[in-house]
Amino acid sequence: MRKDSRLIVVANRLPVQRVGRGSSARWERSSGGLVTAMSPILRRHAGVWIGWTGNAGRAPAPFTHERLMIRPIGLSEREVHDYYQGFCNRTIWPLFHDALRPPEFQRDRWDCYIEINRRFARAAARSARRGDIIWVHDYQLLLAPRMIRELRRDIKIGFFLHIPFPPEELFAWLPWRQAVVRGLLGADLVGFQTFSDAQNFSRAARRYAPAEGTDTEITCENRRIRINAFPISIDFRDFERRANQSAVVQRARQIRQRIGPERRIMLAVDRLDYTKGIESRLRAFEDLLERKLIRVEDCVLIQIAVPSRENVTEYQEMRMRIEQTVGRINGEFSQPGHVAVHYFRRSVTPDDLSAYYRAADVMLVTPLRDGMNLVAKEYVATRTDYSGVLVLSEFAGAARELRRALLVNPHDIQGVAATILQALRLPRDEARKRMMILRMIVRRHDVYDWAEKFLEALER
Ligand code: ADQ
Repeated sequence: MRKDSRLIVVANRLPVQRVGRGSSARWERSSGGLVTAMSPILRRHAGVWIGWTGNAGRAPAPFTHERLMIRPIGLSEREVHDYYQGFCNRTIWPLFHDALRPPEFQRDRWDCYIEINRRFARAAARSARRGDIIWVHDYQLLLAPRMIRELRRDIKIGFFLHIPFPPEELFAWLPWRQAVVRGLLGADLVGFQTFSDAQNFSRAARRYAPAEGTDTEITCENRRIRINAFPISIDFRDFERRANQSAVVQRARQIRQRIGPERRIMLAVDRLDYTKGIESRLRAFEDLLERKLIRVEDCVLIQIAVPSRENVTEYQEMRMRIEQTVGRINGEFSQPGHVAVHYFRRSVTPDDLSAYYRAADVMLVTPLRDGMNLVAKEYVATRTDYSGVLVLSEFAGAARELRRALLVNPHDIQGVAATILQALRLPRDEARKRMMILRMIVRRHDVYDWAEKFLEALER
């Protein structure tokens, strides 16, 4: 990327959130997948970030935060309901995650989706100077690339999808599939987490747009659009550094002490989402206890779950089921001083997260479907002493790279149980060999590498 060109990020959410009230109110950097992934790149290039504040109401005026220009987009109550909770989270999200919940198709929500995409597109087109690069992110903005293209023919536009792109048979369900494909084809480069996502999109493009070409290059309306996989990653060195800080080492030791130094710790960290496979993981753990293959005196499961999309009914129901299952397991199997499942429904600080990763002998990452899953990579980066075992779902994008993890099919509860047991019993040498390879992969392909490769491809 040219030194003087700016990076304009267009994403559903801003990288900052409003905290405090009245005169003490201020903007603070927020946590979450995309923010974590993008902030290192934005430290290197001057930039603008266009996004929604997360609250209904008028948009605050543009401002600068830690050298980054912030341009908030406003959404009314109705728009939050129809666009964000509606079309984004009840149509696209489930449809693009193997229809794990039935997607809802409602015309008025779709109309609202178009309107909001146009709002983002206009703001992006207005913010861009000659030579800048616009990078649009994720499923909330599938139409924006074409809308921006119509306003600015002179600008390079990249798009990256953080979630899977569904196979042809599923994508075909979408009543507005043509518009979605054409929306994405407005970009010069369309990036996905895995090559099969990229292939799924190329096929959809050839079927639903006047486009021809290969899996990685399409011509549509006299424009060339490139398509490829760019598996997202983390700031490996930052995780490594944090893991070795004395406060974190101390905290990890304290967690182990409190849990019981002789017990093996299994850890899971997720957003509370039905795609993450929390319920089946709990059932696999319960199955092992029931069959007396493990005992609470010897091991524990810590599930840290950050609340998510709490206004959507499916999420409320799932939360209830998870909490019932945790209650049932603990009611059945816990002993004085030995709780079977520690369930924390909250967000934890980066230091605490690192301490939990450090304390965990086995990390369970078992989503039913996941674009990538950064938790798996964060765990690997934190294991600076090469100990620890990663159990990873085949249906996480991360499984394409992290092949030396113990891979599982999360739909096969008994299979997951067997793999957990294998992880607990894995000889130290073998665990170490596996972790060395996993660490090498994530170290080499960190988030800087991800962004560089994407931006390089975009400029080609
Ligand atoms: P998410 O579905 O949010 O992201 P993930 O990749 O796992 O999933 O990222 C979650 C982030 O939140 C991680 O950095 C994790 O450390 C953090 N986190 C989770 N629980 C937490 C807790 N209790 N406290 C504090 N932090 C917590 C989407 C896609 C993924 C894709 C990312 C990035 O669904 O597949 O990997 O975008 O592209």
